[in-house]
Amino acid sequence: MRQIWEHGDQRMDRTGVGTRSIFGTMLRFDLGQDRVPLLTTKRVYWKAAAKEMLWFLTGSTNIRPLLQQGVTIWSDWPLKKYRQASGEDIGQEEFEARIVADEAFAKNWGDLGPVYGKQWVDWPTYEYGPDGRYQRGPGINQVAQVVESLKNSPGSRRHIIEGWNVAELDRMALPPCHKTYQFHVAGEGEAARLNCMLYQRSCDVALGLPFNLFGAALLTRMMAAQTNLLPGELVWSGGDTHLYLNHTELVEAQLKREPAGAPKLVLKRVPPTIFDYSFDDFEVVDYEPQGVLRAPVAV
Ligand code: DHF
Ligand code: TMP
Repeated sequence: MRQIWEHGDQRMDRTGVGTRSIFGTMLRFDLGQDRVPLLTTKRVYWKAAAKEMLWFLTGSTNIRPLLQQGVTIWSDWPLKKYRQASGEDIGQEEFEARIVADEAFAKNWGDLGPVYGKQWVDWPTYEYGPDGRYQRGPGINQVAQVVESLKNSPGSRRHIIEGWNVAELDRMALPPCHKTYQFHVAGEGEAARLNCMLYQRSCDVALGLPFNLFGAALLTRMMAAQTNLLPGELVWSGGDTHLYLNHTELVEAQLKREPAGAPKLVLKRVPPTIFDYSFDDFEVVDYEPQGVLRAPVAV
């Protein structure tokens, strides 16, 4: 954060807010002994990040299941679209209440397009049908395939979950930021460890990154549990890694704080598949963060 704030290149961005940004960054975390990268210099709503990760795994791209669990991090984008289309000056809470109450309204206005969930578990394919016409083929579940490839060919260099479906980017509310997850097995037998490398093309360090690190760690832990591997290292890499100019207060407050403690993530059960986890299976212990710091999200 300090490096970006003091040495970043100041520029205008898509949202009109402006950022300071550096390009090509890396963070590494040891996930051994249940350790989890969870910021202690502000309270991070890891529960929302966990619910978001489980939502990706269901394949859903609609904000309704998130809102039903009280998670509002994805509301801004459908809300903006609805306001523009309807001309109605509806407030965020009212919009969210309508999505929850009215299934048809949610179907029309709560969908983000073919974002993470869709690409992860149902990447579309096309094939020639019996009538010789080009048509939809069966979707590909990348997550299930990576679980299988980790079990069957741990030494593979192809354990990848990809969100960047070039042909569908224009239908997504936001093209994927945390776009590529690569897994890697190190060591052998009882000591074999699962590493994960995440490539994030664009990173809002104040708001997005804390969620993305926790989410990636959680995904890696679920993957490791499902493949009988020990948690290894999480390597995070960023493309455009930025701080928004309207996050000054948060940045300055956070830079004055000292990190403290070693939070741990506990997975309480190993369900039959990676798609059978529920929120109650996760617990974070030894997390005593400093106070919440709020900042506006650039839409
Ligand atoms: N756009 C931008 N500009 N930055 C993002 O981080 C971002 N993230 C998205 C979608 N679009 C985005 C999805 N993830 C928050 C955190 C993650 C997230 C979206 C929003 C957020 O606002 N966090 C606040 C409030 C958390 C809460 O209400 O539970 C935080 O203080 O962490
Ligand atoms: P962009 O599509 O113009 O890069 O804008 C996306 C913004 O959202 C950018 O600030 C990065 C941020 N972001 C994250 O940092 N993490 C996320 O998980 C998501 C969805 C977005």
